[in-house]
Amino acid sequence: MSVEIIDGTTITSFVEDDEAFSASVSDLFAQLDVNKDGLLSYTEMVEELRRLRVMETHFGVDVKRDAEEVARVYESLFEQFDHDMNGSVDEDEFKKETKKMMLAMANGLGSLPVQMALEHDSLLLKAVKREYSYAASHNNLLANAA
Ligand SMILES: [Ca+2]
Ligand SMILES: [Ca+2]
Repeated sequence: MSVEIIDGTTITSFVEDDEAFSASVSDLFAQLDVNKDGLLSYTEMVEELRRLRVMETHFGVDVKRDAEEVARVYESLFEQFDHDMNGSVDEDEFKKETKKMMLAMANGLGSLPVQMALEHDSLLLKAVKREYSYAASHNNLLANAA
């Protein structure tokens, strides 16, 4: 876990950087695909769905739910990913839905920076790190120009 300041722009600029975003999504996909069949089953995705829900709770929409309700929330999240409803999520579906969710999240955040505890291999942390390294190289350019 690391606590970072994040705003909507951090996320959108990461998602719109197709190269960086695709690479990060592929990494995450490979990590989740435990049996390496190139598809994510519900079981393989449960951990990630849990994280997505944690993201959701950051927006204050969390209500106390019992285990059965939580399972239903996970299932409906999984169905959102599984566009062709064949019971598994391929990399393309995963990327499309992740992108959509991250952009929705960016919209929710807007330009108001918030503090968030991010897990160290999460896409959001990658978005933050990307922004840092971009800022660092930009500052170097400014320093070199001066
Ligand atoms: Ca799999
Ligand atoms: Ca599918």
